[in-house]
Amino acid sequence: KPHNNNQVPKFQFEEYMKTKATNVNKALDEAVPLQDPIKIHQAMRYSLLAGGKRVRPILCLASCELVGGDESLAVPIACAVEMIHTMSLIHDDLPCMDNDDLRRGKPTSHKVFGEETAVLAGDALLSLAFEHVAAKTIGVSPDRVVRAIAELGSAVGSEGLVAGQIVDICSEGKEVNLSELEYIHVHKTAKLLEAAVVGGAIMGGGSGVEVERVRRYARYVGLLFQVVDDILDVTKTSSELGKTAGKDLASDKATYPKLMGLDKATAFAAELAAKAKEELHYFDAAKAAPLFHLANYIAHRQN
Ligand code: GRG
Repeated sequence: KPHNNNQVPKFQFEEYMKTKATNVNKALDEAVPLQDPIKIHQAMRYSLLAGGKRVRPILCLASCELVGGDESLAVPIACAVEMIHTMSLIHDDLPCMDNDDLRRGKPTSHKVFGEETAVLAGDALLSLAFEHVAAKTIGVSPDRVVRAIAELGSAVGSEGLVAGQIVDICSEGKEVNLSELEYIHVHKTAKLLEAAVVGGAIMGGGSGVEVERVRRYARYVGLLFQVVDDILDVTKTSSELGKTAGKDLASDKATYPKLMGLDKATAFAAELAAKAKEELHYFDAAKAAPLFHLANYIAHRQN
């Protein structure tokens, strides 16, 4: 029987995000020590510790705790997801891809270290992500670890992030319809978010039903994340967004506001947030509070 989430207990969301991000940052710092060869580890640390929002690893930890697991069980996979996210940003910024100069408010990896090192830093982070889950998970049965690694692998490869990126690249200069746009967003953004949430639930010992429920939550939230990204791109003022302000109005890139109009895109985002939260009604309201608030945060975020 569903719980009544209208009575969500008081929850200090900002405090929660701060604590979790601090835990994640500490674990990431320890996961990539500055060692020989210095240049590659410097480059890995430069991008990994550049201060992203840490939404994916926090979702992972919250999902682990939702099903009754201790946070520590999910820390390695939370770190792995952030390593993969970071490497995808490094590669996405390369001259052969988006050719961006700035990321997370700092010069991009290839600008600081050169293209060769940026490619290798991405490769090394991708490899380390899988090694980290396999080697650093303590107190979790091998069965769970293997399942989580499989989730991660499929989210990253040619049926996941890479699929989204190749379709995105191949659609450049062409008209993209709504279903093609959704394909790109689901693969470039939602797949990794899904692996984070599902991976957390697997590590925490969630049942099959629980894992599939959080998977549905993650799919809604993943698409929501990107729809909001598209909306922010057209609604933020130039001073807030810097050089990218209004870029989607000026460029040919397809976005939700462009294809459906800003009002419909906003309504679609609200619908996705509501559907995501609906999946949480089947869990204890207090335990579901972090994921509930995270869905709201992703829906209403300003950056
Ligand atoms: C994954 C093997 C492999 C290769 C990379 C380049 C590429 C293939 C994929 C591109 C993926 C990409 C850049 C997707 C966009 C994801 C996205 C919404 C980024 C912004 O995420 P935020 O807002 O950023 O969470 P912060 O900086 O807060 O972490």
